[in-house]
Amino acid sequence: MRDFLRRLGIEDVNPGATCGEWFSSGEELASYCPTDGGLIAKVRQATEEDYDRVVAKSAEVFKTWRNVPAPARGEIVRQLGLKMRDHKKDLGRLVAYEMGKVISEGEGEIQEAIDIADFAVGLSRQLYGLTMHSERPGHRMYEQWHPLGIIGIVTAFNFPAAVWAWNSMIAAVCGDTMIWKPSSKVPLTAIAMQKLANDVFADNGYEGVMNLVIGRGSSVGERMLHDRNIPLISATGSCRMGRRIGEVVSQRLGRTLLELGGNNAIVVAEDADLRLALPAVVFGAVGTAGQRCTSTRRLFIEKSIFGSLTEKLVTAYKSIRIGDPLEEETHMGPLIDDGAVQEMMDAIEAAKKEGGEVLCGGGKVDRPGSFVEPTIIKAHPDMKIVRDETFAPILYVFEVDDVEQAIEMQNSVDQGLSSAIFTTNVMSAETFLSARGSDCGIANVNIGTSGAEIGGAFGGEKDTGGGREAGSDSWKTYMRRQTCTINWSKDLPLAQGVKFDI
Ligand code: UN1
Repeated sequence: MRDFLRRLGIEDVNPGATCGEWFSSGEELASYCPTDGGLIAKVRQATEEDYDRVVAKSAEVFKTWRNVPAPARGEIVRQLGLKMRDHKKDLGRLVAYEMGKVISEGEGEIQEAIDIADFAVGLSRQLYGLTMHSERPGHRMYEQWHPLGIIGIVTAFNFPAAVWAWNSMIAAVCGDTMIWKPSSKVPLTAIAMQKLANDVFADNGYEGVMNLVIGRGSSVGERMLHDRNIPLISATGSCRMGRRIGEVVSQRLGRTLLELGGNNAIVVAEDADLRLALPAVVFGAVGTAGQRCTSTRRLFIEKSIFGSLTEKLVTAYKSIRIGDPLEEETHMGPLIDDGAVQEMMDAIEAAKKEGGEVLCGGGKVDRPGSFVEPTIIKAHPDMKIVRDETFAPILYVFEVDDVEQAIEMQNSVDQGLSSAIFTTNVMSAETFLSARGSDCGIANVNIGTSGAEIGGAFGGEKDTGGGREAGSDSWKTYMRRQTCTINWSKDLPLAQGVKFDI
């Protein structure tokens, strides 16, 4: 048994639901390690009745929590940030063990959770509304932000801790309670994070603010989507999943915050500093084994440097150390499971059929676990497969005439999450960032597509769903806005000059 599992208290069969106390009465769910296929531990899933119990408690706690001053709510989030700092190493290992990303990225993910906790603490003394001038004499007009209610948080396997933290830390300072439904592929990381939250909230006398339900999408997931007690569903996952969520939640006129698929591209101009571009492309495409929403999937290279850059990339790919993500020197761990391996192999086959040329990689790695070779495919714009997000380390490279053409090709897909250009030419950089430039939610210059900081709003356009999480003013989605007009005069003038004398 790995020590960190024992220290985190999750080595047995764990209940999958909590609203302060832990319980669950559904079927068992096993969590397997993608590195060797071995069983890590088991979770007893929540049933729909268990879900209802969590909702009832969340609704009750909301009545108290919404009245707690925001800075006092922030103080509790501050304590949770400290708790995550104390356990950063163990949590980082758990993420690496259960999800398969390398240890440095596992720890980075916990750091991202800590960062957003800190951000939320500062925010708890802000949550600003505007004041505006009334057209009527003796009137004051302003807007204020109130807690929204119970937030449903749906997260994917690839960021099993940080994306929950983006939502939960912000929602908590906003005065909401919440129910987290994590991916069934990474239940133990969810339980470990939730345990820390439970301890901190119990110590402060507010059990039931942050809650967890691990269960099937087809039962508790669907119940949550249809549940009118949940005014906001914030979800990260595939475009297909997002469409289902959008359809159900908008039917009941609920709010959604969707962060869905990406098909992120890097443009490398002929004047780029390749000492920056090369490692950025490799990290973007190979990091997390290509399983980030922000992973680099397409590369547009200006023709004068196409040959030399692809050659350098192939050489760099050959030096990638594939192996146990818990070992410090590993660059790339396994994919999440064998299903993901099959999807990657299918995509490579489809690319070959469409005339794609495999420049390196292309196969599975012959060892236990879900390991694959990072793959580069020389592609052309007519290929259909390059329009899909395959959650795997496949990089499609394209030769382009100029930056304008690269931007056009970059924008020609359905997804719109992250994008980047490498250039030393200010005109190319500004074109990329202009209104006729990248159409994505994230646009970087001389930085890769992945690894965004929490301070900015995170999300994308088009089929990526349009939602924004984490920093900037994303908090507004987790609150309801109220416009207030106060008449402190002795008259009752009507707006727009309307007369109604009685
Ligand atoms: C995701 O893959 O859903 O920008 C989140 C990044 C990370 C978050 C990715 N900070 O790559």
